Amino acid sequence: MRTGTIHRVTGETDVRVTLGLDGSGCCTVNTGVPFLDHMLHQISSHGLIDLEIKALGDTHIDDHHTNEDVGIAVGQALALALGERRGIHRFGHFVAPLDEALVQVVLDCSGRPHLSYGLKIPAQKIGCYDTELVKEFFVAVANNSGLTLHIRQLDGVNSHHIVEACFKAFARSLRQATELDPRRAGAVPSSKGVLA
Ligand SMILES: [Mn+2]
Repeated sequence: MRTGTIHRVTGETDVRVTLGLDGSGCCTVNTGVPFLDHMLHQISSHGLIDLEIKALGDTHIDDHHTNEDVGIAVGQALALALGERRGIHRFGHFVAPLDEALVQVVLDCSGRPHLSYGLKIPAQKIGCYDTELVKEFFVAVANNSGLTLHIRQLDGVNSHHIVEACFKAFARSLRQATELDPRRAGAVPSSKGVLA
């Protein structure tokens, strides 16, 4: 079982994450940010990634620090679980619909952080969640896991649908990219021999 555990404490947040790549979608998350919890459930459920997350943050100010620090810890836990990235498919691609919304995610477990972010979310808030925090979450995940991540919105009107389709597409892409390729036989999937 490829797992990563992170406990990250700052003056703003205290975040614990355990992530299991070879899981079955077991998910226990409580970040104090309900919409973020809903999205983390998408990653777990559709990525078949076990997630245990507990965050205590300064949400009395707003959700910014907690959202970002959960993203950082999830990215670090993912990097730990991937290790040297041996034997994985490395690339993942999925287009997820949610009613009228359609979002494409393409990713590469390259070791080189990059985010191209193309969501245009019409509402400023979903419940009490600031929709500009979606980008901040994926910046944190990409930077701390070494993912090359491209997110494109192909269609969508409803903000909740657009964001949820994005997390579902991310989950399925991540599952595809991180699953073991039997033909790779434990080798690092790079012509350079190293993904870091
Ligand atoms: Mn929903």
